[in-house]
Amino acid sequence: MTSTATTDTPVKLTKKDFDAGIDVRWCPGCGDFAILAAVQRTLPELPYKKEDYVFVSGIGCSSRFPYYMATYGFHTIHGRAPAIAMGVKATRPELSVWVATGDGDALSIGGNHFIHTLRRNPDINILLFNNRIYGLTKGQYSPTSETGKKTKSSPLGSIDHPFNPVSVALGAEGTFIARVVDRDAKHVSEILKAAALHKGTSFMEIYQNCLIFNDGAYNHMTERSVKAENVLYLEEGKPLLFGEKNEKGIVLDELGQPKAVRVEDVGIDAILKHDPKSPDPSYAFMLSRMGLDGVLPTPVGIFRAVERPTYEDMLHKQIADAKPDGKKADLHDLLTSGSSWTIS
Ligand SMILES: Cc1ncc(C[n+]2csc(CCOP(=O)(O)OP(=O)(O)O)c2C)c(N)n1
Ligand code: SF4
Repeated sequence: MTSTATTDTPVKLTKKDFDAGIDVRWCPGCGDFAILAAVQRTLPELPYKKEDYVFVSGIGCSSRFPYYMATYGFHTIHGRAPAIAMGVKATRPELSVWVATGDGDALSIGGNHFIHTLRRNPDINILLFNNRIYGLTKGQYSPTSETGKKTKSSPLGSIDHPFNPVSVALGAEGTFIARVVDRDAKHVSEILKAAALHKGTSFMEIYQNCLIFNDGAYNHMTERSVKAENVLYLEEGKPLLFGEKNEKGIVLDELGQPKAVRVEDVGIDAILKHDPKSPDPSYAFMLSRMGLDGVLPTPVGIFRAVERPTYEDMLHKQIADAKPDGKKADLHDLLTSGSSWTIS
C-alpha cells in the first residue's frame, strides 16, 4: 500500500524548485550536501505538490536541513523533531512530513522520542544522518561512535558500547527500515522514493561523512578499491551477493548465522534471498548485525518493509467513532458528565 497524495501535481517540479537559494552553512565537502542534493532531486518525482512538503529538524549540523529546502519546515528542539512531525501529520494527514536528524540528536537526547515514534507508526519519514560524531558541538563522541574512539570528550577512548541505528529501529518494530551511504547518489534517491511511498514511519539511516571531526568513517564502503568487498546491496527477491563480480554470497550456517561463501562452491540456489516483507523481524535483525565484525559486508538498502495501521489513521477513526451521531457536542454536558462531583 502506498501513501495517498492530496492532489495531482499540476506543474512539473524540478530540483531547483526545492532549493531555498540561501547560503549553505556546512563545511565544504560535508556529506550533508550530497544528501540535500539527493532529496531535492527526488521530491519532484513524488506525487505531492510543493506546498505539501514539511521538513522538521532538531539540533545539529544535519538539523539545518529545513533552511535549505524551499518547503515548509521547522527547526525545533534537540531530539524532539519526531514528536513535532507526528503532531503535524496527525493534524494535516495529507502532507508529506520529513524529519532530518543526526546520530546525537536522534539517539542521545532524542532516543526516547525516536523509539516511540517507530512504535506508533505515524506516516512520516525520518532521515538519520549518521556521521558517528557530534558535528555542531565540535567533535564529541556520539551514541554511534565506536568503542575506543578518541574525541574531545573521550580523550582516552570511548568506553561506551555503540548503538546500531538499524538494530534499534528494528527493536522498536519500525515498519520501514533502510540504510544508504551519502555518496551513493542513485541508491539514496531510489530508497528515498520507496521511503516516501511507504505508508507508516519510514526510517533511513544515511552514513554521512563529517570531514572535519570524523573524516573517512565510511571509506571502506566508498573507496572504489574496497567497496565491492564491503558493501552488500539488499534487493527484494534477489540473492544476497557481493564482491567485484558478485562472486560471493551469504548462506546460513548450522546455527542460523550468516556466513560468506563463494557462489561457485555452493550454487546460486543455496544463497539466501532477500525478503524485506518477512513477518519475522529476526531476519532483518540478523542482517543489521552484518558488517560489525569487519568480516561480513555491510548491507545497504531496505531491511524491512511491512504494513501496520498508522497512528493518525487510528486517531482519526477513534475520534470519528467517539462522536455522537448527528449531535453537536456540548462542552458543558461533557464537563458535568461522568466522574464529576458537586461540593457543597
Ligand atoms: C538541550 C541541549 N543539549 C545539548 C545541546 C548541545 N548539542 C547541540 S547539537 C548536539 C549534537 C549534534 O550531533 P548530531 O546529532 O550527531 O548532529 P551533527 O551536528 O553531527 O549533524 C549537541 C549535544 C543543545 N543544543 N541542547
Ligand atoms: S562539522 Fe562535520 S557534520 Fe558539521 S558541517 Fe562540518 S563536516 Fe558537516
